[in-house]
Amino acid sequence: MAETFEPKNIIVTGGCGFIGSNFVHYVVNKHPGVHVTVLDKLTYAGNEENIAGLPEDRVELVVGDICDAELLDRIVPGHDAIVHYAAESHNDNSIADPEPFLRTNVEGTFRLLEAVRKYGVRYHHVSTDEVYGDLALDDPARFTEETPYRPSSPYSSTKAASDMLVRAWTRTYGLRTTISNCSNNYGPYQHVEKFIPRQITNIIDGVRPKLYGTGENVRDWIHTEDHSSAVWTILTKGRMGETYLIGADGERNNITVLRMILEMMGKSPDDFDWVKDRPGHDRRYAIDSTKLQTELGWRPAHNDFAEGLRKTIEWYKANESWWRPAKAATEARYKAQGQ
Ligand code: NAD
Ligand code: TDX
Repeated sequence: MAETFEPKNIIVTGGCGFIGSNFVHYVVNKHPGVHVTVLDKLTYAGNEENIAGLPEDRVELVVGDICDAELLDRIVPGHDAIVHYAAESHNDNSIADPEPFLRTNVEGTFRLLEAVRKYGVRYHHVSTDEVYGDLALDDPARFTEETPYRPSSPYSSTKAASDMLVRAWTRTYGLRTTISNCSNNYGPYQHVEKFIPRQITNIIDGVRPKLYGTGENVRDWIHTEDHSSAVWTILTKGRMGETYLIGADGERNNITVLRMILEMMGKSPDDFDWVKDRPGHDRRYAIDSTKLQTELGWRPAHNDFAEGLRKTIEWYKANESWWRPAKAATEARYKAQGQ
């Protein structure tokens, strides 16, 4: 299917975070005619190094807050699209302290939508499958675009709220928007607070990995590069006002993923600690991405999870200087929570 929108000068919010920076790399590598302005507050989760080395004539970093309306007035004019990744993204943090989630995820999205309304730019909203709540472990169903919203955590409720703002602003003001809800990403540049990098870096440090609850919770894993190609497909070919689910048929329970990591890193399958469960822990996520695949022709390229995981382990081994500065503080936070 032909591209219906050809962006030339885009803003990527949160482009110094995990998924946003992978998207910036993707655009620079695959779409030579596109200039990217990264707007990022550089919170604990943002790291300039994630986009270091990219050509300066292709990528510009503006350090700032998406809640800053005056800053948006200065930088949005002259761009033709905003791809919105910036967020407070970690469930456990949202349980300990929800307030920054309300501010960045809800107010931040509101400020961006007001700028979109004022300057008429195309807007793509990056969201999560967690807005749909969870599925039972033995339920054959998967989430579709028609599944009712039923978020469980402070994090997912703020993401759900932000999706609702996008829909209302689109219908009321006729904005040119799309929304995507993606499953769990893995790959390079993911913060060590998240499940897969936490376990890999613990093992490197000689610390036993930590598994919440029963370990039976299921996540639907997708390589972050496939998320990037899906967002680009929706940005350029998606129908206005539509929502697309992104997933790559990667359902696995946590204990299986942990045992794969243990085996790949030369440890025995029981070399981990059970720790207390996350309050309100979603049991299972599962995405049906038929709409994206049939309407827009998108396909994931990383179909071998074991291979992707092995490369991710290699990346963390080779890039200790990238993750080391965040490790001790992250583990201290977990220790205080008993996890
Ligand atoms: P992340 O925490 O790694 O990165 C978030 C980035 O946003 C950081 O660079 C941070 O500095 C920046 N940021 C935070 N608050 C900001 C503010 N007020 N103004 C400007 N910048 C700010 O997050 P991630 O895992 O890369 O997730 C990116 C997006 O993708 C989020 O919207 C998240 O909800 C969504 N998502 C994530 C996953 C996943 O598996 N991680 C899955 C589906 C959807
Ligand atoms: O140490 C751990 N032990 C453990 O068992 C950690 C950090 C997590 N877990 C479990 C909790 C989850 O069932 O692993 C699973 C994955 O946990 P996270 O990496 O925290 O991800 P999750 O809560 O599933 O949310 C992620 O996917 C959806 C992202 O962080 C969100 O931003 C995204 O929206």
